[in-house]
Amino acid sequence: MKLYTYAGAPNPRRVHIYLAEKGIEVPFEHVDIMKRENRTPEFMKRVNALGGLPVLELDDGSHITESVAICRYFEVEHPQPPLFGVTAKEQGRVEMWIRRIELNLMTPVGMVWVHGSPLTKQVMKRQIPEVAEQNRGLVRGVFRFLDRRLADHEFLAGATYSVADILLLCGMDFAAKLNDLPHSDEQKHLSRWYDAVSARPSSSA
Ligand SMILES: N[C@@H](CCC(=O)N[C@@H](CS)C(=O)NCC(=O)O)C(=O)O
Repeated sequence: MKLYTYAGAPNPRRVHIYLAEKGIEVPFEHVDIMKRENRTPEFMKRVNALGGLPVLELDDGSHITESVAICRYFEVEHPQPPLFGVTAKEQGRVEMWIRRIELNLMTPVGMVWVHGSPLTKQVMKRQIPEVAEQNRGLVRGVFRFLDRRLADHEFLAGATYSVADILLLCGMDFAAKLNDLPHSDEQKHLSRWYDAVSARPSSSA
């Protein structure tokens, strides 16, 4: 087994934090996204036809892509501590917040990254600044929504830390550090949550 990964990118980072929370060690191979190593015909033919990272290679030579799917694989193999919830209600809530973060935060941040970042300008045929600007507004709106949610919940899906918190942490750091979209200090509840999850040893994985 090995994990194809790229340090610092938000989706691979999700899996590294998840593994650290579980205390699971997996050998990994660094694939340089900036050098387009994940886009070579060989990598796309053998490992991931879509080219994205992370990818988990199993011992039978097959591959699982998609960061959340990789975490789910490990959740079955290593159920403790549970990070996808235990009861039907908890599992439903964790799934709900996974999808909310993917669709309502990561999609607009991704649009800002693609249409507004000087780093992606080199590989994009055309950037549309208006698309970046419109999505910056959506990200700011999601931060306000999350601040309200965290006013009366310790973690995103409820009382227990879950994979949804991992997604939000990675998404917020991606927004702030690579897209100049930090949350506001005035968002007290989101800030309280952010400081707490960032202080977990796993956050530096
Ligand atoms: N939905 C996928 C997204 C994978 C993805 O887009 N990964 C980015 C890194 S965060 C990537 O590989 N980008 C470079 C590329 O697609 O060439 C997941 O959750 O793993």
